[in-house]
Amino acid sequence: MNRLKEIEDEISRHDRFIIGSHRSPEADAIGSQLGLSRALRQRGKQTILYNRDGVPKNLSFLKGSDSVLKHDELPEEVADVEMGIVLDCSGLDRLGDKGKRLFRGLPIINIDHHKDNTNFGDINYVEPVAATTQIIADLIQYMGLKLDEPIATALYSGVIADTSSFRNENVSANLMAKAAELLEGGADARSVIVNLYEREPFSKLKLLGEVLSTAEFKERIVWAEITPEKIAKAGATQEDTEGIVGKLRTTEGAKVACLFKKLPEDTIKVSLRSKDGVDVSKVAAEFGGGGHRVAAGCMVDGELEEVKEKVLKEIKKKMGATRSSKRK
Ligand SMILES: [Mn+2]
Repeated sequence: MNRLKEIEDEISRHDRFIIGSHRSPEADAIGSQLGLSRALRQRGKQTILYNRDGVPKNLSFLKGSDSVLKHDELPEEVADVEMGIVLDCSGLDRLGDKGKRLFRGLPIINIDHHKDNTNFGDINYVEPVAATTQIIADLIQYMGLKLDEPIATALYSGVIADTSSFRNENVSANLMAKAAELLEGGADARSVIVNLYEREPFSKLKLLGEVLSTAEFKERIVWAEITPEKIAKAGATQEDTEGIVGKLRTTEGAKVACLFKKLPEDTIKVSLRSKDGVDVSKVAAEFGGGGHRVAAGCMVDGELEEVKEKVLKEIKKKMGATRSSKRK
């Protein structure tokens, strides 16, 4: 059976829904929640939005973002909820402990685009498209609901975030057509870009400067380190460390980018990014971490210099393996 129909049928049988997405949410998670919720309300459905960590500051411009509740903000009525809808979330665990308990007792519709989704729902719609909001846009259209400006902007945010503004491998003609529909629906494209990419605190820029000034680039690996001293010198916060490894990856000729962040108690957080075929999740796995082929990470105990040496050695080994497997 057409799965969109299956979802529509299930939705029409119920009135009260709780819609959740993964902890530490970004635009695809929050955009999916807000877009679907607002659309279902057109049908007179009641929706409660749940996210363990609430809405990050840069997404507070999305209309309805203040309706996303953390666990201790949930109202009494949550007991009357009939069905859970989980979005952009590869496993129930990613809702967070309390969220998992909250949803486990309910029939669940699971809508996601992560390849490793565990199909934990009673209905599972898992398609490896670029963004979950792309699937929500399809569903809204299928159900004959109206794409208004707030819905279109929320969904467009997910598309922009999960394609890095149409720069990733996941960009397709289909996606562009969907993005065009969202713009026709009134999505405020400029405000999405401003809020997602042009609201960096100045301290973040200063930290980026500190970190890049000591970056190194050898044998197609580019790496840098973040120490508490650099963070203090820039007047930066932990949040300001986001995105630096992505900047390293832009280096021409680099195959792997690696960022070493020194945490208290001699633990180093290692973030890895790749382009041109090296699977960095395999490097991370050697140290008990994980992730995707092009973005992965791990925590390694030890002194900074010693950890750097071990991880760089492993990267070189995996780069060598990629080369020889290509030769075959
Ligand atoms: Mn996503």
